[in-house]
Amino acid sequence: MSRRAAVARKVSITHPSGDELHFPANFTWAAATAAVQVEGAALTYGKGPSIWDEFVKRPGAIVDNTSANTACDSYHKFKEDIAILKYVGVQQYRFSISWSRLLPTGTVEEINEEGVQYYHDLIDAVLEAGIVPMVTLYHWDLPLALNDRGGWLNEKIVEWFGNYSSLCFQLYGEKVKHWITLNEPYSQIQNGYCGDDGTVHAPGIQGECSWAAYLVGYHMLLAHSKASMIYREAFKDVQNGRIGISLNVNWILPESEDDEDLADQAFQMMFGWFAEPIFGREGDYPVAMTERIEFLSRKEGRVTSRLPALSEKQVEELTGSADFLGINYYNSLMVRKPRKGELTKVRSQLKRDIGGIFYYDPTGLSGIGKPGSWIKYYPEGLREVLRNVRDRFGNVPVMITENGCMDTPGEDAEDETRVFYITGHLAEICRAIQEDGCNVLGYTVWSIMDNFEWADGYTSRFGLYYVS
Ligand code: PNW
Repeated sequence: MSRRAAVARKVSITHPSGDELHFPANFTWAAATAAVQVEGAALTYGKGPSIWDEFVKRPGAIVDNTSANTACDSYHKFKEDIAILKYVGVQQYRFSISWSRLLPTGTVEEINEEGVQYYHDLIDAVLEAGIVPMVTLYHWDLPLALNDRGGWLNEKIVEWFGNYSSLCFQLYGEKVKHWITLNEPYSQIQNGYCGDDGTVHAPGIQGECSWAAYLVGYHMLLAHSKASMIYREAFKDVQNGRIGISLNVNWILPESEDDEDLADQAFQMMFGWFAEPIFGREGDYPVAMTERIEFLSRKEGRVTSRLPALSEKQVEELTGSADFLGINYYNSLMVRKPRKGELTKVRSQLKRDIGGIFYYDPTGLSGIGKPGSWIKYYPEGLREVLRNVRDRFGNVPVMITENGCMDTPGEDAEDETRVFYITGHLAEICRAIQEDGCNVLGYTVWSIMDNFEWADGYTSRFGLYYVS
């Protein structure tokens, strides 16, 4: 036995059914954060404002009227963060770079050297602790200066993101071997450009979502593929790292047999929108999505589909543009066909476009966390997602880049509910690996510590560590 194998830890957990489950020895254990949510120092040390720094000023935007100006103060306290990561025993730390901390106005004409140094110091300290850094390039914090020029609605964003990514590879690529281009394009679009489903996020643009959502999605796909091309052409051979993307995934359960096609269509139009062009064999949007938006667009009297077509060249560049798929999984959704006239009352444009009525099954998907929480316990859905990815995408390597839940009020530090939630999901992952042959590289808990939970401010605590 090699020394490496001898020291590798074997992790076993007990499934709720009582079964003992063993993870492969090379399975990676990780924890995550994102720049806006933990860094603080939002308006200092040369950092330019991001869309979140502006958005928090909107009256009522953040439920507890807070901001991310200080957050967990990781800008100053990153060594404490790393100490707790080490104490928990994770092997990998997923964090994000703040685009506007490196580039205050978003473009490479102006570089903030203090920001450059901050990430050097952070990465060095992570490595010194024997932890592997996994870096997200974009976790929702667009430089405000770029938003002023249209942001994700401006096609120039592809070049802007390409240049920013290239700078990151150049600066940190000798030390960072795991890159994630974008975090959850779907959530960012739903909450930032539609916001009609309840939660509103920066940039908080509303009203044009019917086509803007798909234009933003188009630019996000192209930005991802641009960064990936740059990495592969100029850096990958020398730096020897891997590049992927993190997608939020809900497994979709049909209410009855009659709704099975609809459930598949919903899965395609949420997850497949981004997964299919990157990981699919055809490398284009899912057919069901293209046809559906085309059909709706005609019906609305438009001459062009609201979904921008990918050119042959773009399809070619997108196909296989990621080495791994990052999955952020929190819950599943039920769907059924609408009754007559019901669809027009659905507030969410994206859900209306899908053509279904979505809800949480009150009997099967139990709520976790705060009353009314969107976190529903249905770990079997994650296993379904993993099997689906295995079948559709040739068993591409998957990293679970987020999973976790908020505190349940009234519970003490034993965190009974969180332990239950995480263990249940780990068990399904383990079974997906062992019984279904799914290619899962590791698991990342969201989050190592309580942090700024977007529109929820500090009222939703997702941390393994309590932050006061
Ligand atoms: C993620 N959903 O967002 C984000 O990547 C994190 O920054 C965030 O703190 C974490 O989840 C907890 O909210 C999601 O509706 C938003 O399934 C929505 C969903 C999933 C993840």
